[in-house]
Amino acid sequence: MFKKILIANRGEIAIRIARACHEMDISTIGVYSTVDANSRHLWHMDETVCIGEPAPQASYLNIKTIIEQARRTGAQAIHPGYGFLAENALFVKACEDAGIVFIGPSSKAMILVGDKVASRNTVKRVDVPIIPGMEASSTDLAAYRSMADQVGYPVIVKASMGGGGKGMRIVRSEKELEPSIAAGQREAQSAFGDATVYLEKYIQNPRHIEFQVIRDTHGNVVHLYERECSIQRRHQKIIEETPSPALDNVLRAKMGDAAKSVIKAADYTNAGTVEFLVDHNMKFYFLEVNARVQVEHPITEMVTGVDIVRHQILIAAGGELEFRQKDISQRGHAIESRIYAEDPDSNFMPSPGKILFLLEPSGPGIRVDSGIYQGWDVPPHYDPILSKLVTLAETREISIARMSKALENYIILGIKTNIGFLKRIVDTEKFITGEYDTHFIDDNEEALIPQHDKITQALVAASLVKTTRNAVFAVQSVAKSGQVRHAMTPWQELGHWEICSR
Ligand code: MV4
Repeated sequence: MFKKILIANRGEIAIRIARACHEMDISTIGVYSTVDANSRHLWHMDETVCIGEPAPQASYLNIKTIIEQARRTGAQAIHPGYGFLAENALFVKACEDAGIVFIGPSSKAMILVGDKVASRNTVKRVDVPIIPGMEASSTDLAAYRSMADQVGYPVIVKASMGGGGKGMRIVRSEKELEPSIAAGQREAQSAFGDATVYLEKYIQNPRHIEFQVIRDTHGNVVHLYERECSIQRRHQKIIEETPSPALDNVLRAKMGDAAKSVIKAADYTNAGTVEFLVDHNMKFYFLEVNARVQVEHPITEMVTGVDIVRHQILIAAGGELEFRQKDISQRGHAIESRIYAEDPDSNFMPSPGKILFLLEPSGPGIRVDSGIYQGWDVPPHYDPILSKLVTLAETREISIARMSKALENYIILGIKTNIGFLKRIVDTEKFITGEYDTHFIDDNEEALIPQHDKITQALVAASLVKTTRNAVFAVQSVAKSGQVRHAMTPWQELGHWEICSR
């Protein structure tokens, strides 16, 4: 086993990885940019190294510096976390060339799954359903025309090297086709440095369901069941749950087998996620493979009891999986809410700044993977994820109730967060019944947009200043009178306010 691992990331995921290392008696090297010198992830590391200026390109994305520091400190392996260099095949290759183990798939598997056209063809060969569409990219308009006619409008133009919705264009009629291809190519070129696009049938109102798979270098492959990821906004997932309320056990088993076939066909090792779209007729289609530990991995850990990060390290060191498919089952129901420093009142603009007060929820069935502390200044340079709140309970209903209350009890003062928005989601009828798809946020905008009821605000303000009764009681009284739909603590729901010292 490795003695030392460099963790090439920051925030909650760097801490999550450090915990696994420490349990395995592996020392950790943390890295930071100059603006992260006081960041919490460094508290959890045995050694720390500054790798450059705040701009990601100058630090967390600097391949040369990170490999140099791994060499200098004697790290035998690098864990990339998610984001930054996690799915960069050039980085994987640079690690391989430097004789440092990259904790993830080989550069060869990484290149294959990073290319959507190539992975569609790989997947097709093992009889896993793919979305009807082109088998090769083309620069010839006629090829797009004939495929669009064959599968029928609407169609979608996608970037082959893309992900996260960039370079994607929905095309509803033939006259939109040529401009959409051009726009997709331009966007793909600027986002990924590669203008290659292709065309597929557009699946309307799908669910997004992914399977966690793990495969060792000895040929053992196991899936750890699914995560329902349809609650997303602008291609950013915000709430995930497992089991999916949409799957029955027959479909679940079919998709789990398909996911394993995909991973084997790509000769992919380590932890990976196979994404599927599921349409209204419960037909599923392969979408893409994510070659990293995912933000939402904890819900899988909660219901299966498998420590995914520990197994990533074990597999990278040449070890064998400690379990087989028959050993794995789902027990209970887990939900994750992603806590962001952003302002739902102002189009979800990032809201960096100082955390003046912090109280994180805890209790039975509550896990908080947090990267923050009271007094810390959230920098503006990175993804504004602060932490992840995960609940586990014996049933979905109880897990939702647990999440709703835990969100209410998650107090972050000094910066804006999406906590109130998350609570409104889990309190929404269509979420509670499980009848939602990838359009849920757009379809329920009315109910999800902050109420900031004037009366509530006035009452809260008045009670804060004038009475001995607490403000929570005041808000809840208004809610019971039927004047507002969702009662929240004033910390989550009050509009614009700040703490001042006088
Ligand atoms: C699609 C699709 C419908 N039909 N492909 C969005 C991100 C990218 N990785 C793939 N995406 C989609 N591809 C076809 N042929 C709908 C989406 C999509 C989506 C997928 C997963 C989760 C959320 C989504 C939100 C909007 C669109």
